[in-house]
Amino acid sequence: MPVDYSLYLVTDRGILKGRSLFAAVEEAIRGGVSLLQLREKNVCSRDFYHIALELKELANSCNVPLIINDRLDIALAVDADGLHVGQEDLPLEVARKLLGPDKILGYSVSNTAEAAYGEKNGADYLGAGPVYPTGSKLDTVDPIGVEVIKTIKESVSIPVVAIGGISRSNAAEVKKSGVDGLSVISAILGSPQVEENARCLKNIWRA
Ligand code: 3NM
Repeated sequence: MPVDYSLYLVTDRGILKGRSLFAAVEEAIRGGVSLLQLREKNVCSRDFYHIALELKELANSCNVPLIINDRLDIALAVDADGLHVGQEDLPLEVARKLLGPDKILGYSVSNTAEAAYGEKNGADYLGAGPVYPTGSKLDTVDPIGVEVIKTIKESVSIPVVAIGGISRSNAAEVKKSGVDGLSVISAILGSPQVEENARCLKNIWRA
């Protein structure tokens, strides 16, 4: 089954300010999220595992694949649909080897050299960014802008999703760069109207 990258939700429980992650993800999927990444930077492995199991069941029951950020062990433990690694995570080729050929493997990139490396070493898709300033990831490079996103997209033949500061006010501009999807945290999870937020981005994507 080809993966639908169009609206790719990355989770961040910090931004939910106590709201339920499960309920928020359920609403986001109702609003049109097509792919889900569980990204947890501050939980113990046991909690990560249980959250991943719960979200996998939810997402898969809606035909949405679940990707785990960084933690190959958790991805394998819950038989997730894939893994996403960044520049400082497990090397891509090692992740691919351990994950096997069939799971989805994503790779974060900010320039064409990293994109070429990703394509050559087993990535199924690239997360390119940050497009705009973002408050959701502090250890990132300066925003690269839509022109660089476009250059990255044109330099590879695997799907590219844009990430970083994408909102309803700039989503149309990002789409014009030719990417295969929008990847977001705060534009969906940052306010309680999660379903509406997702639907709005999905409509912009489809327009
Ligand atoms: N990765 P928001 S930017 C998780 O550039 C992540 O690789 C990025 O959150 C990258 O949609 C980012 O709230 C945070 O800006 C995206």
